[in-house]
Amino acid sequence: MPRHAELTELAPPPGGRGRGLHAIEFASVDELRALQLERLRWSLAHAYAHVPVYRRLFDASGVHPDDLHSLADLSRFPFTTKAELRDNYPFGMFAVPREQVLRIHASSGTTGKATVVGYTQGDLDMWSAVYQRSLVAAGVRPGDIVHVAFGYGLFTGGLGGHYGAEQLGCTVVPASTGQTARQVQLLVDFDADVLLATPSYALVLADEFRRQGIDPASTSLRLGVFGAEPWSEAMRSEIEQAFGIDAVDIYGLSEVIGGGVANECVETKDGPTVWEDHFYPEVIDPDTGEVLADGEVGELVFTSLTKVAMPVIRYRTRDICSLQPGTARTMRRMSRVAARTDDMMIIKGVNVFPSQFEELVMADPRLSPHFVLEVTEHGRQQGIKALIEPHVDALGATGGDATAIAEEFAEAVRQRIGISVEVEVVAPMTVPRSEGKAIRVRDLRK
Ligand code: DLL
Repeated sequence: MPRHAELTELAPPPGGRGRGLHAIEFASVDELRALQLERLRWSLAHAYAHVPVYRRLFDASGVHPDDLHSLADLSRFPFTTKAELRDNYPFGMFAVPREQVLRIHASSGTTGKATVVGYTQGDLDMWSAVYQRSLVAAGVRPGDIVHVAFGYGLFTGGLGGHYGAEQLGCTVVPASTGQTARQVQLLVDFDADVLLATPSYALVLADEFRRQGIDPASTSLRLGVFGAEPWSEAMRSEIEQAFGIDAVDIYGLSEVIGGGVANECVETKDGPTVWEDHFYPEVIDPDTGEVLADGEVGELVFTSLTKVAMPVIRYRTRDICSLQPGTARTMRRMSRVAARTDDMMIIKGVNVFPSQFEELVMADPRLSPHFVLEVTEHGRQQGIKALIEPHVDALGATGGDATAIAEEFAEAVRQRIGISVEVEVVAPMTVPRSEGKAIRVRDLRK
């Protein structure tokens, strides 16, 4: 039995802030750091004792779990990456006998093998607890009807949200993805209060409402908890206005637990609060591996503090963001993840991220949020072609013509991103819709 199980963070805080709030969310920073240090010692020792990969990595770096005397000492320990998970596919990262693993999830693995993660019953309980905490932060309350439109299955989105919402005492509608017309009907017939989905699928749902002649803002929906892919403030406004709801950001990744590693508080909407009593965050310089101070932008790294089946030590997420001081909670916030190190395209020497295009697309009222970037290669020259759908009535209502809109957008890209691109304003409904994570880049090189 790990020591953390003796800690009673699930007790409601004195003063009764309401069901689902955990005392640790309002502890002092000193109390939080003390708890983290105690749990970090346990987690390092657990990984070293039970996962041969970690023992090898620690030994090769000349460090031992006993060398950790302060949280800062974590920087002496080696990083882990997706490569370790792939190389030890499927169950080689588990720290418990396979029989104690009650659930498997896996990433899709577009190249090579999937990344497999496992959970003990205790891990599943912890996940439900942090997801419940996430939903409470988002403004969800017991008794709400929660429509889960994240995919169910090996992806962690559906089941994570499902158990978290049930634990909070909500009525859960496990809609999963797909059958968009039917989802709209269920949302209307059941009077859902809360929608959980990727932000891009929320926009697909909004379009489907309109197609059925229903104003999406006329529904009973009060809140949306959106994540699993990068999205911008402009997209938040678009979704909030379309549905007449508050839209908050949920962050997570399967290797660390799934959705619910961090969640934005609805009262501040200033970036997801990291549940750092379970997931210890660091931000590093992706090139040197040096730990950066809070506020500086770099690659986010997580160490699990309480996970039993598959501890992760200094796992490099490839997500680019910064850590910020807590506001609505004691715990630190992360800034919106606008980019991943592996999403970066280098076009004529300029670093380019799909999210930069999203911002520009969202800023132009004549364009819809449905776009895809084609990356091409001619000889040694790489290029981008942006295919963007107009807003349904943009061409008709404004009398604008597609070529002029495309030229103006190309000019905006030149000025703001610093590269020249080919732009085509394509016919509505020609950019493929995604039911889960939006695919923003189509790589046509080789
Ligand atoms: O996307 C887990 C999840 C489920 C998160 C439901 C939120 C809600 P993976 O499929 O392993 O897990 O993908 C993780 O997605 O490293 C980020 O690059 C990206 N991502 C997740 N949430 C956000 C977010 C789930 N709120 C990867 N903003 C992460 C930006 C996000 N990117």
